[in-house]
Amino acid sequence: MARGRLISIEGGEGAGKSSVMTALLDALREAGIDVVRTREPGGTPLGEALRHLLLDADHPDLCAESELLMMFASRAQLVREVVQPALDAGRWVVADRFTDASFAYQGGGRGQPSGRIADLERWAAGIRPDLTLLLDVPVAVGMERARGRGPSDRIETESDSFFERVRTAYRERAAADPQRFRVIDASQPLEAVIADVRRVIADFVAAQSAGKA
Ligand code: Z5A
Repeated sequence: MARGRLISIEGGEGAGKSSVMTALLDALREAGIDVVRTREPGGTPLGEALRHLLLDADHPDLCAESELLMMFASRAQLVREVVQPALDAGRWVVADRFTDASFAYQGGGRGQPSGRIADLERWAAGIRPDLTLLLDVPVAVGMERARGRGPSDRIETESDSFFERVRTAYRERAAADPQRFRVIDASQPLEAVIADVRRVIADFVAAQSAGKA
């Protein structure tokens, strides 16, 4: 059986990942693809418990090293319990965040060394997405959108400069790996963002089918 494909979706605060997710899943299902959706941190019972600890605003004392290791603990569990079995069964996985988020938030945002994150990527995750959609939006625009969403979690209360570093790290990763990344201008109206997402997915599905022929 052909291995499935791993597609991740990434972006900073207010980029609109949740808002475009349904359209992304619909585009794949309309193409006849069997899809599994995951989210990080989380996606397994252990991962969801870690998510609660990671995002709980009552833990402002969580150090950057613990934060990085907990993100990867959640990811390691998710890969082994959900992602790898699905890919092995020929299913496609749409991941609401994957390792690039750790390079952006813990690397860019918190200043953790990228070499250390790359070691964790190899050891604890062991796989990389086949396609990554980066929803890119200026920090001020994203923060304005996110403000309307209710109480902030521990990471959402970070400063604008933290989120500027996160955005820069994401954009640098995308520039360094244009084969895998598609950067989508998420400052457009939602319908235009969704149209771009659908176009990217259609091109990717067509390329995979052509590769099989
Ligand atoms: N994190 C990390 O640090 N390291 C890691 O390795 C991983 C994660 C995996 C939780 O992630 C936190 O974990 C996150 C990164 C960190 N911290 N922060 N900050 P999450 O992905 O679960 O949570 P999230 O970042 O809040 O994602 P989200 O729920 O998908 O939110 P969003 O991207 O901001 O999207 P949204 O909820 O769809 O949109 C926000 C609002 O904007 C909403 O009112 C929409 O209606 C509106 N919106 C969306 N798109 C548009 C457009 N195009 N125009 C106008 N308005 C729009």
